[in-house]
Amino acid sequence: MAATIHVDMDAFFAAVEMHDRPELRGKPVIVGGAPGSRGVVSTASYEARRFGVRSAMSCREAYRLCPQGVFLPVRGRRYGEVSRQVMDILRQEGSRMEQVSIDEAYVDPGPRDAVEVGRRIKERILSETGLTASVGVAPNKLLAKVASDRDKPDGFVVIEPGGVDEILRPMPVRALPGIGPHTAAELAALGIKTVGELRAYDRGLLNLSFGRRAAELLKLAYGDDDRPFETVHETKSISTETTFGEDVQDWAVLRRQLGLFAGELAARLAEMGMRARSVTVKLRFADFRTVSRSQTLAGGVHAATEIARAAEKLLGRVERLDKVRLIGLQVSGLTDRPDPVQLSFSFLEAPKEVEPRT
Ligand code: TTP
Ligand code: MG
Repeated sequence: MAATIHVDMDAFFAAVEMHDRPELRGKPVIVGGAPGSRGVVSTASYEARRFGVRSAMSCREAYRLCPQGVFLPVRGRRYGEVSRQVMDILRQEGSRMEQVSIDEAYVDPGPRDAVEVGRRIKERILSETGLTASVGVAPNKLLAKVASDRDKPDGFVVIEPGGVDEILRPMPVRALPGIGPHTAAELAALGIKTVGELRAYDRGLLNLSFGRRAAELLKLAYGDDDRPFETVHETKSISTETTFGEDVQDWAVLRRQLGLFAGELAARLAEMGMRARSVTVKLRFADFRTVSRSQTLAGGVHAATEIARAAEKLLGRVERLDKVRLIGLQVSGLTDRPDPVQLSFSFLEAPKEVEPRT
């Protein structure tokens, strides 16, 4: 089955603290601020969650629920370090990955078996960071996220296409990524608590209450999701250059060379599904003086002709100081080429409200 993997670290900030200070293991750890402070809880260990402590709750409230809790300040730099380690593993194991937050990402296993890739990711995260992640494997992003959330912490859940209905129907609507507390309350007012009830609810009445959001809600209820991957590339620029066998006097030769480079860079951009915002031409003269000229193009470029045109203009802005020994062309400011079909759940609620990020 074509599948997507979703990875989410367990009690991430708290887990890092418990890893770095083993004496905290098994204790109710609450990361966010001092117990009496006006701060909010970033996260709590699963031990602390048993007392009802949750993310975004005030530290005061957390202390009331769990006075024996170990309250710790947020060490953002350290969590960022571990996050990068985790994301590197995902980048290595998948053919594409989309990081969603500090501790969460989607991975496209490419041609490899998704379940195997998912297992390997989980094992590598544990052996290389000492932390547990919950992993979900499913036909699309929405269902992969449902899967990773289903058996937290340290979960590994696979949803096969044939098993989607059985899993979704009894689920509370609130557990669907994209349905927040507000929408859940609106649905509850109509007597809808589970996904099955949402599916069965009269379409006309649903439209009446939710307008154009009704169709999105039903898509979620059926586990439909055709959102593509939005990969964020490490590579922010690509370039190519050549040193001529003999120094070049003729500007037409340079223009021709730039044309060839433009074709090469356009092909690489196409492979990556990206466009570039800036184009830079570099020349090194016989006496080794090097100059470059750049231009940023508002809408970005991706086609060979566009890149070549920009490059030629830039070449025209270079003073002819000497014969040329090297020429280079670079495109930078790479961004995903917007996909023509991009479903957005954005007008529903964000999957979760994340308070203090550091
Ligand atoms: P989450 O993945 O939502 O939570 P978690 O990893 O702590 O726990 P779970 O096992 O349920 O996944 O968020 C990741 C980190 O982001 C979390 O450790 C702390 C931070 N965070 C906040 O700072 N504020 C918030 O409101 C939330 C939800 C998270
Ligand atoms: Mg998490």
